[in-house]
Amino acid sequence: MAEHATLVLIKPDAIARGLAGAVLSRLEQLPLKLIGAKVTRVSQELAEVHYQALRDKPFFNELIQHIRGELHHVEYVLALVYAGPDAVAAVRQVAGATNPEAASPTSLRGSLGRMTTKGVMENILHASSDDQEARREITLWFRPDELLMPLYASKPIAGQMRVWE
Ligand code: IDP
Ligand code: MG
Repeated sequence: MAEHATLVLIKPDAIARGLAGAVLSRLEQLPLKLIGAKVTRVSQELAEVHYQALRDKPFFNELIQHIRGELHHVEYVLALVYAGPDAVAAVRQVAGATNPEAASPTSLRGSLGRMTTKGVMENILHASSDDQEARREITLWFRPDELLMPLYASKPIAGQMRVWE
């Protein structure tokens, strides 16, 4: 059972600009295993729970609109789960700092991200910040049967269906 896993969301700004493949190519270079992937719409509720720690920030509403694709006329994100040694730190390093202007030019955000003239932070991808957040986020975005590996404890509910414990 993998001890370390992380959630990546390829955000609507990257989808709109045709950068999903570039993100995947870069993440593929890491010694991590892709154990979950899906295209999914982001409901208001999912967005708010995902970013619950930021609900008091002045940019919260814009952040929710952004991840829901409302700023880029995109209906979905690409959600990915990577597992392996130090998955959280490895993906954060490749992602780069939150603000694309401050991110290393060799990182995904530094090379492909941008601040728009309207002040929207188009930073390409979400990456979990620590193991605890990764677990919270992965179990929020994925059902147990959507992952190739039983990362966390789950229980059967009906037939083949399982839910996180
Ligand atoms: P992270 O994505 O690098 O973990 P967080 O601080 O968790 O950064 O913020 C989550 C997201 O909120 C960022 O990726 C970015 O889209 C947005 N965000 C963070 N700080 C700002 C800001 O100062 N202005 C606008 N958007 C921000
Ligand atoms: Mg964060």
